[in-house]
Amino acid sequence: MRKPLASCLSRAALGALALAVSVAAAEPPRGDYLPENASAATITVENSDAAAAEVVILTQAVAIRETGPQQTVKRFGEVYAFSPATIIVHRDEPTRLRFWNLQPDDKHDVMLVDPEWNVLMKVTLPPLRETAHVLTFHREGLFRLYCTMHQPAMSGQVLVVPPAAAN
Ligand SMILES: [Cu+2]
Repeated sequence: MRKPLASCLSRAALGALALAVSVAAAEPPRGDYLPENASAATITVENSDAAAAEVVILTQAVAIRETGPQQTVKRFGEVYAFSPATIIVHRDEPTRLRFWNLQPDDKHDVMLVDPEWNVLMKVTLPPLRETAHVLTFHREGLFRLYCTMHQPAMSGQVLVVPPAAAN
């Protein structure tokens, strides 16, 4: 038996709506970008199943207006930090970097910079959200992480070491 046209239309409309919603959810905030093809010799972005290692990086409130210490805030302004601030990853091993923004009302971001100070990516870390990407570093060396909103304290480093199998 054929289905009524109206039910087909509504299913199609629902499908289109679901697609629009998922596209909107996947769209990064304005100004955000992940590593591009031009830097593929240095770093690539993998799909989420590819991760062979992962690390959770917290946004830690060290001294903030709401809870102090007020003398510290007065002297240094609000101080946040990435925790851990130093991450060690293996070259050529897809690694999920999971950033947890623990603050209910503060945005952070993370900018990744290569050893020659080229900016590879910049992503917003919305309040109370995990922002995760699977990245593979193809070069050994010291990369740097910055939250551009809370400098100089909210900074970190990614040390890329030889593949585990080579040790
Ligand atoms: Cu920050």
